[in-house]
Amino acid sequence: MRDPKPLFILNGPNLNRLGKREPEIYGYTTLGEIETWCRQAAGKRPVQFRQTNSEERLIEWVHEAIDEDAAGIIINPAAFTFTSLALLDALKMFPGPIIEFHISNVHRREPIYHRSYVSMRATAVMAGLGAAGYPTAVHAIEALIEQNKV
Ligand code: DHK
Repeated sequence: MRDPKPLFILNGPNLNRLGKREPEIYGYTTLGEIETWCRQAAGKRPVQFRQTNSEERLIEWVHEAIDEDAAGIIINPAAFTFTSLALLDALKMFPGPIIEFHISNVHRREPIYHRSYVSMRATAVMAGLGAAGYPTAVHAIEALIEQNKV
């Protein structure tokens, strides 16, 4: 049986500070714990789990997901969600399902967090489930992959 295509789970700026960053909004779970949950939820599917504070690097990882023929992308673009047309343009080139993920419910926060560029390409958006929502996103994207949803 051919190896399953990889799942890319990409995280944007300041998410490396999870656990001590504004715990009243983001909770106390660290990104390392989230990575463990995602790998468990993905089972046999290979996972590329990454975080960067650099817009350029995040865009290059989307290009890599395209070149690696990834099965899907789960992306928490953090602040780049609301600022990066370049990231949107990169995601538009990815042929598979994309889940835009936010730990907090951005729609319940200040207006600067209401207009997402990424949502213009995302297959689905998840927000407000907390860190525990990440493994839920892994299960959700497996269903989208199964249904060839883009
Ligand atoms: C994380 C951030 O860093 C913010 O810029 C976003 C997102 C929300 C989150 O909830 O995961 O607005």
